[in-house]
Amino acid sequence: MTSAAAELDIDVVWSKDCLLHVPGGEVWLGVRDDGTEVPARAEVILGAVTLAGARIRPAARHQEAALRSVHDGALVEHLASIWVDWQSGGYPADYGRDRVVPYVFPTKGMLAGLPLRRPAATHAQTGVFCYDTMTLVGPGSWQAIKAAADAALTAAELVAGGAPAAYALCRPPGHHAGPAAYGGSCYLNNAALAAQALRQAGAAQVAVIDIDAHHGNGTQAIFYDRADVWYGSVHVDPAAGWFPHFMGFADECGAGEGRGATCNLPVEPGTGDAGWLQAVGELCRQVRDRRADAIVVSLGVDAAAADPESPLQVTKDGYREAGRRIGGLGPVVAVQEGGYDLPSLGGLVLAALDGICAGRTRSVNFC
Ligand code: SP5
Ligand code: ZN
Repeated sequence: MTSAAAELDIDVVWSKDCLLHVPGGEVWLGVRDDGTEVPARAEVILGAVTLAGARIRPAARHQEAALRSVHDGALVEHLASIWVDWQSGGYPADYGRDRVVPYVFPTKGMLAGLPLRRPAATHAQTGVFCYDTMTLVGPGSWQAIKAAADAALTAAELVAGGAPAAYALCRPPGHHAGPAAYGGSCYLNNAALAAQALRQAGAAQVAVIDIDAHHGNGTQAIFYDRADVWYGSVHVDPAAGWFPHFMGFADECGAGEGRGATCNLPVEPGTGDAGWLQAVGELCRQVRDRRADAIVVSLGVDAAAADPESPLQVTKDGYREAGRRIGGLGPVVAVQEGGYDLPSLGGLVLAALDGICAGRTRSVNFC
């Protein structure tokens, strides 16, 4: 905060159901590690925004149909039912498998041109939707996944209703989840749901600015052939060996009507405030050129120097400045993505939100 007395003038949308997803680790290269996408992340952020005097508002529950605005019904149904099927199939009790983890992936190579069938075995179904081994499902996962989506949709509704900015304090994160695929600790794409809700509320042009350290391959995939939702991302270069490895290259620019409405700015490992803010500034310039009516920011703070999941070296001041620039573009829905260093997490999010509030110049004008 720039001043200890000033209150953080933003609506924070929260549901305690976001704490119910306990991934129980991640299987990385065949070994189960503790994992970093833990409930304490949300508790730390909630503590920080509460102490800063932000208005905390409850996430409104939405119909499951709202989730199908950007996702296939099959993905939503799978996520809503897989734990129940896993449990009734005896996997935890009889086989000692306490979380849903995929083991066979029907890749293009495996299918060799044949159609994808629905597998009979519950333990084969998750490989149809989950593309990695790090994104586990447990007993409370679906409630948290749904609550995170509800928080993002509620934040979008607040902004559509005239609030200059709103922040969805949600987990699990979302930007790696595509139309019919989940992975990268993400299940449903909270930011994409917010962007689509803004479109449906009357914003003709929406921009998603993704400042998480990783490329938001799911958000990119959801909007890749659309001209009405621009997607821009700064992230650690996948060509340098970083997740999501297969997407996020600079030559991915959109397709069909969406040609030119995707912009990837990969940066080298070790990049700090100067290089990172230059990329953020370039994304902001493009958003101005497109005259976006509303902005969604995928607010991952895992580009921070202390973060265990990325080699970028962004500081708290860098996040405040990024927020200031983004806040000046128009009404902003900020959606929490990554950020895994618990001691610094609260301060990083506060700095970004403080910047958004400091930079804002205009409120909703599309209703
Ligand atoms: C939303 C988000 O930030 N997802 C990031 C997913 C990146 N996960 C890559 C994990 C690679 C293995 N992690 C090893 C770090 C030490 N556990
Ligand atoms: Zn990330």
